[in-house]
Amino acid sequence: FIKKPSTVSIISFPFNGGQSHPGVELGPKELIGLGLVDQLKEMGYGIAETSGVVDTESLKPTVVAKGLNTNNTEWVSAACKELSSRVEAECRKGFLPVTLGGDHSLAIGTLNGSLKVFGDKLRVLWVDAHADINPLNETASGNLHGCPLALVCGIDKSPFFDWIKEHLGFDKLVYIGLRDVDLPEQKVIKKHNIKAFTMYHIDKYGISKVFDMAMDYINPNRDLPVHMSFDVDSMDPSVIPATGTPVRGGMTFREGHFLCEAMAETGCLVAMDLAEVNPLLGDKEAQFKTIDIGCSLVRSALGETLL
Ligand code: NNH
Ligand code: MN
Ligand code: MN
Ligand code: MN
Repeated sequence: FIKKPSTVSIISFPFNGGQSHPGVELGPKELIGLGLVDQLKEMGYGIAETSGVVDTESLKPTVVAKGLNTNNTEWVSAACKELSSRVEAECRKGFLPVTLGGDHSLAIGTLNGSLKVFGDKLRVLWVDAHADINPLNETASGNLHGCPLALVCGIDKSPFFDWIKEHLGFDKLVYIGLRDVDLPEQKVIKKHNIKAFTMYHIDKYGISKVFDMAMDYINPNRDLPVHMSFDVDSMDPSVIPATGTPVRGGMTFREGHFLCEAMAETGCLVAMDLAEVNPLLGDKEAQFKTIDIGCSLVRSALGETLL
């Protein structure tokens, strides 16, 4: 794989079907509206024109199955299948897809796309307050943004997601930032021995050590491709307030940016997701802050502060 690709593909995924707060579908437009693409150009990146916007509305199914435990199942599946092929295509060109959400169910698509290209070599860094690994028949909310890793790791082989053929090994995944993990998720994490650095570990060791430990686990020689899926609710709500399921006690401004900078420094980043920016939640200041800092987290992950 190519270390530090020089072209970024911005993929807008204006999607809210994985959860219940309207507004998260406006994330990509607001992030780009505040100048994200121009900022990346200014940093010297080429921006691929081919990536564009996934038309999630046109993928809304007209007929839906009854009695499922998860909401909008067919819609999430159809939208993520399309997203997967976009991410796959951009990775194959040697470009770095940055997918702007939209809710975090998008990772069903983005991770499938990067898995297809990088296969066994792919490693995943999941940055989130939540573990997003609820089995589909056990999620209490029924919201698929709480389930993507159950599908990606193959715990769930749902007929509604029969296009998911390859699965991520549990030893190829690491979490940072967790602090709200549901009971079924705790069982899955223990059963499969998934490596997780919670806020406790960040407090105990500091973010720098936590990042190194996380990388040492999935990518000890810093020679494997890493897909970072960044849920903005990993950040403290005082930093990123405009998100659907905020949880207090999250990463500070610097902890979040340091994590992204450290990821950039490895040169191993091959794809990034930025999920759960909801520009309709909170007051104007909350919204601006969230979008502004959303942009700066992406810039940091792409090496802005590495001189
Ligand atoms: N675990 C909860 C659920 O499954 C909340 C998930 N919300 C998220 N995940 N934002 O990152 O519904
Ligand atoms: Mn998430
Ligand atoms: Mn979350
Ligand atoms: Mn909870």
